[in-house]
Amino acid sequence: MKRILVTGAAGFIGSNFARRALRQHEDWQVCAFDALTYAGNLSNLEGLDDTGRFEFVRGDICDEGAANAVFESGLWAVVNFAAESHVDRSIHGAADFVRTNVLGTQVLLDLARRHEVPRFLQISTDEVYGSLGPEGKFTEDTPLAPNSPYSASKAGADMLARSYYETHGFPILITRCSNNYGPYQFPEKVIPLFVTNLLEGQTVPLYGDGMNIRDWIHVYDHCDALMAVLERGEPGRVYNIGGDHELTNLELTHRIIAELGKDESVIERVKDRLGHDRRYAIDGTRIKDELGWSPRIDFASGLTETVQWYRQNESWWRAIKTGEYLEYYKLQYGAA
Ligand code: NAD
Ligand code: TDX
Repeated sequence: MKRILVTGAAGFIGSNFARRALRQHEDWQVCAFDALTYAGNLSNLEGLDDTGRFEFVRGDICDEGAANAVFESGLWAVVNFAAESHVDRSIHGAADFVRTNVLGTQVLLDLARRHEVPRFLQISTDEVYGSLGPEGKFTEDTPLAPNSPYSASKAGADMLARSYYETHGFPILITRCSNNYGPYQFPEKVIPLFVTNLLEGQTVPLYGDGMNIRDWIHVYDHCDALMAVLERGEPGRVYNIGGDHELTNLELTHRIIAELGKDESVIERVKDRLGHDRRYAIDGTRIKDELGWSPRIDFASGLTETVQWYRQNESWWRAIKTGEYLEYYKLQYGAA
C-alpha cells in the first residue's frame, strides 16, 4: 500500500483529487488533513470512508506537532492543496494567506524532508506569473510577478519548495494550474457564485468592464494532470497545467446566463477588483511533451454538467450560503 497525505482535502480540488486517487489506485491509502476553515467542508468527502483506505484528520498545516503525527506512520507522497485560495479575501487581509500558504508550506517541507518522503507535490497557480497582455502565454520560464497578496503568498511557497530541491536535493514537484471549475467549488468563486445566485433568482456581480480573461479547466482534468506529475514528473521541475480555453468574464457570464435560461438583465456591473489581473493563459507544451497529458473535457459540456451538479446538489450549496455547514463541524469537532 502507498500512503499519501492530501492536505486541504476538504476543499474543492483536494476533495476531487482524494476521490480520484482512491478510485484510480486500489493500492493507495489517502490521509486527508484539513483545518476545516470556512472553505473546508466535510461533506465534500462523503462516501470515501467506505473504501476502507481513507482517513480524515483535522489539523492545521502550520501546527508542526499536529502535522507530524500523520507523517509518523510513513508516507509515499505529500500533495499540498491546503491554502487560503480566494483573491478577494487576500485584498481584505493578507495575514492568513502568508501564514497558511508560506509558513504552512515550510512546515510541511521540513516534516517531509525529516521523514524522507519520496515525493512532495506543491499545488500552485498560474497567478504567480502575474498578468498578460493580449498576446503570449505563461511558460514555466516566465518570471514570477504576483500581483495580489494571494498570488504573492503562493509564489513564496513555490520559491521555498524550489529552494528545498536546490539546497537539500529534496524531491519536490510544482504544478501551476489555471482557473478550475466543477463539482464542490465553494460559491465565492465566480462560476459557482454566479450559478447559485441565478438558481436563487438573484443578480450576478460582474467586476469592472468584464473583459478580464481566464483560462478555464475542469477540475477532473486538473486532477488527471496532477496524477501524471505525481507519478511520473521529474523532481525539481515545474509543470504548467491549462485548459486551453480562454474566455472573457463577460463571455463566461453570457454562457452561464444561457445555461440557466436568463437574460442580460441579471448582470449587475460592480466596481472592479483592486489590482485585477487582466489575462492569464497557459502554455502547456511541457506537460504534453514530457508526460503526454492534455485537457480532455471541452468547456461547453463541462459547464453544462457543472450547472447540472449545482442544480442537483442544492442542499450542499444552500448550507454554505446560510452558514449551516459550519454548525455541522462544531457538532463533530467543537468550535475552531
Ligand atoms: P479551497 O479554498 O476550496 O480549499 C482549501 C482547503 O484548504 C480547505 O479545505 C481549507 O479548510 C484548507 N486549509 C486552509 N488553511 C489550512 C491550514 N492552515 N491547514 C490545513 N488546511 C487548511 O481551495 P481550492 O480551490 O481547492 O484550491 C486548492 C489549491 O489549489 C490551493 O493551493 C490553490 O492555490 C490551488 N489552485 C486553485 C485553483 C482554482 O481555480 N481553484 C487554480 C490553481 C491552483
Ligand atoms: O463576483 C465576482 N465577479 C467577477 O467578475 C467574482 C468572485 C469574480 N469575478 C471575476 C474576477 C476574475 O477575473 O471573475 C474572474 C474569476 O474570479 P475568481 O473566481 O475569484 O478566480 P481568480 O481570481 O481568477 O482565481 C482563481 O483561479 C486561480 C482561484 O480562486 C485561485 O485560487 C486560483 O489560483
